[in-house]
Amino acid sequence: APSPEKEASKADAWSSTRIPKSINEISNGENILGFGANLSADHPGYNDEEYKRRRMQIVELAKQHVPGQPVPYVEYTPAETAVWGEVLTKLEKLYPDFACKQFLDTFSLFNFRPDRVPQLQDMSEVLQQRTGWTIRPVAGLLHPRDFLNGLAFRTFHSTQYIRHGSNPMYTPEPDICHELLGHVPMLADPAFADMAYSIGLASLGASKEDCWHLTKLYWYTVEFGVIKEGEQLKAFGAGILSSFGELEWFQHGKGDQRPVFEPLDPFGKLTKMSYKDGFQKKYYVADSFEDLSAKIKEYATYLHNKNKVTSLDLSILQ
Ligand code: HBI
Ligand code: FE
Repeated sequence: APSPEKEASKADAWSSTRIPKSINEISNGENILGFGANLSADHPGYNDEEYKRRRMQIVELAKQHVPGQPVPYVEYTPAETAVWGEVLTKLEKLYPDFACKQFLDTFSLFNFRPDRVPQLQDMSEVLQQRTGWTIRPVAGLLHPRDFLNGLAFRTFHSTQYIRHGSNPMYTPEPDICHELLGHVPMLADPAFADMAYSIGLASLGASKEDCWHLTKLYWYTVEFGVIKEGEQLKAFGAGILSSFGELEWFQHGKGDQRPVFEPLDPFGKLTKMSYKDGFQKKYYVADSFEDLSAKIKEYATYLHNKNKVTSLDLSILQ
């Protein structure tokens, strides 16, 4: 069972407005939420002791990783590789119709193959070269404040274990398929990467309430964002791009039901997120990543002024 100290530190993470001065001040193993902390009864791997052991093994590797060092190599089993292969093969077919052009452009940089689960280190090297971002392995679903703060260091915290094999097209939590197929290609696009960085900056020194709002802002952009391409709407959010069902739903709806689309205003109230109860009912639409970044930067400036975060505070980040 998690120790009382650890549970207390998770609660503190919402309230703690201390700005980390370096990525080393953000823990990749302490403030882990949800399933990562302990699989619950509705997780597909709950009754699978072998799966839980394997996952713990990969999580332990992640916790030992030191920023600046190569990400530990994981030898994936044939069963794990089969899960990756099935997810990649099914999703890849949908991308030409549903994914935004930036995603389609960057996707090929990573040479994804169905017969090999990619190594985070190799993916991180591609990002380094393209946009200066780094992938850091993490023990599970990281607390939103730590996760968002990481973006300000151009660091993407990524899980390294893979979902349970009983249903390859479903996972209740982030896994390596979600991170690599959903998030990583977009982070190789400079305008998108700058937008994600802006959300990270906004989160530095944010109050608990503002941090919650930024979690929703992240959710409706990086996770479930859609962008205008001429007359069409295309997906750039990782939660859509890594979900077979959500790709269909955002474009075509289901039966006579359709999602709602609205322009995004970072200052406005954002609708309730759907995580356990199916697909999003509402999506927010970006005109361009440049436009979205400009709006988020304005919001970041507003938060920094309100929270008395100075440019000196921000300039000493490494
Ligand atoms: N942790 N490992 C991991 N991967 C994510 O994609 C992730 C996370 N923690 C929080 C998070 N995403 C966001 O959805 C927001 O809560 C910030
Ligand atoms: Fe995600």
